[in-house]
Amino acid sequence: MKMGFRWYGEGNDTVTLDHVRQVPGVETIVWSLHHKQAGEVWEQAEIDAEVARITGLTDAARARGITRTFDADVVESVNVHESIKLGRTVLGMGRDEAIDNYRTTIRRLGRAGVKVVCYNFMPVFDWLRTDLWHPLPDGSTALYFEKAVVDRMTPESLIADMEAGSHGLTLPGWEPERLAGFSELNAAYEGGTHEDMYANYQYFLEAVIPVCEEVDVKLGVHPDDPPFDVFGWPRVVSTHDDLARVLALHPSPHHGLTLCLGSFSANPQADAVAAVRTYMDRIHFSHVRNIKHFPNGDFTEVAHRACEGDVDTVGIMTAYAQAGYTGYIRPDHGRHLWDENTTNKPRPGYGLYDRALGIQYLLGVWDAARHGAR
Ligand code: DNO
Ligand code: MN
Repeated sequence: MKMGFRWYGEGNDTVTLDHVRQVPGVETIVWSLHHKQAGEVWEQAEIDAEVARITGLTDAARARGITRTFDADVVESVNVHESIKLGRTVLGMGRDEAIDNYRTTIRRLGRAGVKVVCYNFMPVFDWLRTDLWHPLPDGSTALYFEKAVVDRMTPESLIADMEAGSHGLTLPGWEPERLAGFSELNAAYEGGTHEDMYANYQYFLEAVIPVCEEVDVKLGVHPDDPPFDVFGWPRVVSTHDDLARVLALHPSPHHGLTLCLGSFSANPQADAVAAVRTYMDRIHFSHVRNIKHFPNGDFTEVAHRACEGDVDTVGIMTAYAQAGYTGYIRPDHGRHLWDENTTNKPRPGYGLYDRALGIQYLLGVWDAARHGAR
């Protein structure tokens, strides 16, 4: 197993690579070109420059005698254009053009030595929360999902709120350009079914997986977050059965999962440890974090330790350790604590401190289980 840390890039992250270097156990930086829009081709020179930055050391670091470096094996994410999910031209792009661009980007990432590419197949949004600064009893804050807030919204009410300048939701990566396309997307998803989504997903895999095989880049789909339909748009990577169906869409081992146990466990019925054991040989990358459910359907993110919430992080890490898992793991969102970066554009969920703590806990469980396995 290789432990990873998600990093948003120089000047785009509140955390520096030199800080991550001091977190014991991190080997892989999980990166992306965050300025690229879905559907856009990534330039080889930009890819190579980012990989060099991650895998290298600055002169200042060398001068201080620092030698510890990272690999840049995992990209999270290369986003899938809506035309691919819808199977039709939308936002000015046809699906075959979008797929072609995706293939080009995968080839170039392979050339740069990337091993795993994460993506998701959720219509319109990535993850969705109603509060990014929800106070926990210890004075830290965490990402929170309040079901009633989402339930009383419709795409129409959301559009009206957006036009009024506030939509009451937190939508990561929702730049103004994407918001402008929202009405068009909402109309395009009208009447779309889960079956349509699976068919379009298969079409995408049939076109892209041969390229992944050729350049030996593994694709890992991230489960829907939260794992149920939002605004009536069909989500197809939510439940245990969905994961089985998604994997059956293409038999290649290059088509697999970024198994995010926090997202998956937002369904109180989900059994995270069973999912790890069942899909082990198709898990290329995994996010491990903890959440706590409330009876009214709300949930909050909490610290990684198992007893802090409802996700059996000990069972998860033990299952990986017992299987001798050789893929990548990262802690997912962390809480915001110790007043970290409250003034300089903080990134809720992606501070240094709680992710560093989470990594030590996950590695502790891993080491104990591996020790026991010897
Ligand atoms: C939430 C995060 C996601 C993830 C994307 C992958 O659990 O891990 O934002 O990065 O959905 O495409
Ligand atoms: Mn995740």
